[in-house]
Amino acid sequence: TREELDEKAKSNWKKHMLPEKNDTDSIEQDIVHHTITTLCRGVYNIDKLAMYQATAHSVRDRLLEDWNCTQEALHKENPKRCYYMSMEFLIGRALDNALNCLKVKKNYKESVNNLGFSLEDLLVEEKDAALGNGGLGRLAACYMDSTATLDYPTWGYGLRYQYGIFKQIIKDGYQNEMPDYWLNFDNPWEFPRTDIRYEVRFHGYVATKMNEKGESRMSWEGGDKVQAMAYDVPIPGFDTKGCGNIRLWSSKPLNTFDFDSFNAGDYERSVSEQTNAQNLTSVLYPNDNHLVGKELRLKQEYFFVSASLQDIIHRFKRAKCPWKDFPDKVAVQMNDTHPTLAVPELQRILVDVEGLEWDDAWDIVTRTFAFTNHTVLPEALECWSVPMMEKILPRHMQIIYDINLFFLQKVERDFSPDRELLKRISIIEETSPQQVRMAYLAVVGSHTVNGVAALHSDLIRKNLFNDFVKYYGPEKFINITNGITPRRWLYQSNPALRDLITKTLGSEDWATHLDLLQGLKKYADDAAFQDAWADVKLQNKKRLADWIKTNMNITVNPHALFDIQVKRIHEYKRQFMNILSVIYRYKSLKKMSAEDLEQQVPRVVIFGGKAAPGYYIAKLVIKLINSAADVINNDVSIKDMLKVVFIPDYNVSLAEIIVPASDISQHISTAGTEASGTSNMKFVLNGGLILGTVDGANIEICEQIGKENIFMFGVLADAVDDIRHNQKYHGLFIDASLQVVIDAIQGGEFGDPSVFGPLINTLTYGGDYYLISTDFKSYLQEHTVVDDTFRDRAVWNKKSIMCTAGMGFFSSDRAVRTYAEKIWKLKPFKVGV
Ligand code: GL9
Repeated sequence: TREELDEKAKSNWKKHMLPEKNDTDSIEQDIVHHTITTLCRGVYNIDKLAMYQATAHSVRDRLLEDWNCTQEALHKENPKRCYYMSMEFLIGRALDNALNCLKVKKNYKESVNNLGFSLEDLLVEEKDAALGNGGLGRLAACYMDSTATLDYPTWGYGLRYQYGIFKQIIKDGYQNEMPDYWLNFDNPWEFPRTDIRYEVRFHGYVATKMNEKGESRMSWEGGDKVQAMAYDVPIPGFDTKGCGNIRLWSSKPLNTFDFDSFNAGDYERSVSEQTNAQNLTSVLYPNDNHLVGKELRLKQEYFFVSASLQDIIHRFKRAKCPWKDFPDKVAVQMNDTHPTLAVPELQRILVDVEGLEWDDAWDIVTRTFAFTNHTVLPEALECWSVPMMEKILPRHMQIIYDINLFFLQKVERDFSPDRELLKRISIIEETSPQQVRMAYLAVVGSHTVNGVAALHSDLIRKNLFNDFVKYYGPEKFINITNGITPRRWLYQSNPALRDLITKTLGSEDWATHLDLLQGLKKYADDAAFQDAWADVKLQNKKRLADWIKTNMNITVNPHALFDIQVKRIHEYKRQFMNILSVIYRYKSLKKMSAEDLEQQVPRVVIFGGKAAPGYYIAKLVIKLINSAADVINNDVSIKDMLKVVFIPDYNVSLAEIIVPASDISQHISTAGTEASGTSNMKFVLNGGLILGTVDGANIEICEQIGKENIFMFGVLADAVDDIRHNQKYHGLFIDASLQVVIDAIQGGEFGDPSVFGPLINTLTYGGDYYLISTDFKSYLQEHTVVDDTFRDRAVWNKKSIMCTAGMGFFSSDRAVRTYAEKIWKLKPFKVGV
């Protein structure tokens, strides 16, 4: 290590550790240098992809400089750190973000130009890092951006999947899935750490052993081992020397060999063990808000947790602090229940390996972990069968039983001996086979539990965790409303609006102090400002219209109202209700006289989103949207008053083009089902209005921007149970307007109606669980209000300005600061000023 080097060697090091220069000439030199040495190419065979790679490498050099400074300073000072454990990080592209953070974009643009390319062309060569499903993974990425920007000493831990979320292809209107082998080309944004490897065990048995102190301890032995190797993804902070990190684990075979099979002449088998090990981190499970319960997934979760904790403990031990100080040096945030095995794993290490007493160990564990819940949907709550866990993680299963036993004994002694309560609150569910309720394990193992929006946090206190709130008291259960990074979601993705805001407010401080957007309010009535504002929106709509024309060959009118719903396709998000209303609009347009038709507000309805490959009903919704689009877009009689577009393969990079282009975006989940939502925040930040239900973060957005600037409809969350109950016993009420639409579909207007039978049945025979029939009428009414409001452009522009101006609260900087202060007890750690 550095400490062992003599003074002369150290000064030699210092002499050569010069910062990279950012003048255009030096940048050009670096790019050319990387072209030759990293890519082994030259002026005779350079192309866009290679040029992107060389450029990316030169930017990476600059990041790594900051990365090293930050890690060195952290190593020396050893402040408390936070680890954000997440099975998903939906990062998207890195180059543009890095250029903005380092404040070198202007010079890079010029340098790339001087070398015969355009920076804009290079940016789109980059593949998205799509190691996540949707909101949950994107939230983790936004939080890493904010912890880096605010200089909080925080690392993300995750898995390096070789296949990210699948590519969606639309064929005959149906979703098809293609693997996303994103690491086909070299990835300049990850740094392989061939020296950082840990062993992870599965299966095996539990034995009793003497430890060094002569005490009897349990020991997990035998079984199979795989190796976890680290890949570091540097996360630049905006305008700071500090650089964050996400450490992703990749499974590798241990370099041991099955000599028994080898000697028995079964070479193939001894090799296949190795491939099995590698397969562990191959693929991200493509489910959103839905548990599949596959053995490989459980293995992924343990692999992730085990490697991360070994790494954290290794770092902790370097400082030689006593174990009881662990929670003063380490905070771990569990992003949903996916990392919950970290609780029994840390307990196991402390008791079995380090020889601590159970209670001392448990005290350390529960002062270290905190847990974020992201959903109330029962089908999304992780439960693992006890037999499966016993097989794969025999020692952990014992520890979970013990955690549960001691917990239930305490509840019984200190709180209530009620058998029903004890059964309800138990970590083990007494089904056949028994199940481990991971959310309960996470609650019991954490000091703080948070929901992700005010309504959601209320609901989990009232329902899912009600018994725990009564037992522990309410302080353990808090709310931290989600946030989004204004750097990616405005500064980077909407340059025209960024420049207008910066010019108007006189500086770009708003990018790190989003509350400053309030300053726009005083221009909301200013006609010239409104015009400039509307012009930006039009530019962004043209950018999207061009994309649609180029990629889908559909012509849309940029002056029409752009009405957008992009998110995972899920019944609770009710894309079905949206397309039903579009069909209603279409039928109404068709009935109009030519004169009336002229008077309508033209609309472009845009959908996007992936359905989980096994989610049959969600996939039928995609088919219905595309079938309806086919008919509507080709019906000349409605004079382009309505267009429907399903944008395939919605991802972070597409969102960066789509979000700035909305007039209206829809967030129309059944009240009480969407924990928070974060795309709602992105759209409003970019001056798009919301058409939404009284659900998730819509409610707080409404409070912040004012109810006159948002279109809300539908029943409230606390009415939902009663309505469902009534529907069950008294049947549905299908409104005439909804019936018109059902009849049209069943009458074959959008192709073979038998295709859509199962979808329609979710309404009529399925009891309409998501209350589409209940909300449909008020939904249509609110659409009319939207149209009428859009006619008066001054009114609309003012609302749009007020939307952006009121969004300060939804910066992920605010969210992360709250986590740091209330949960992690973490202070910023500034390097190299
Ligand atoms: C989710 C919720 O459904 C969203 O409402 C919430 O905004 C995000 C982030 O807190 O978390 N929970 C969840 O399982 N997903 C969410 O988006 N789905 C995935 O992305 C996997």
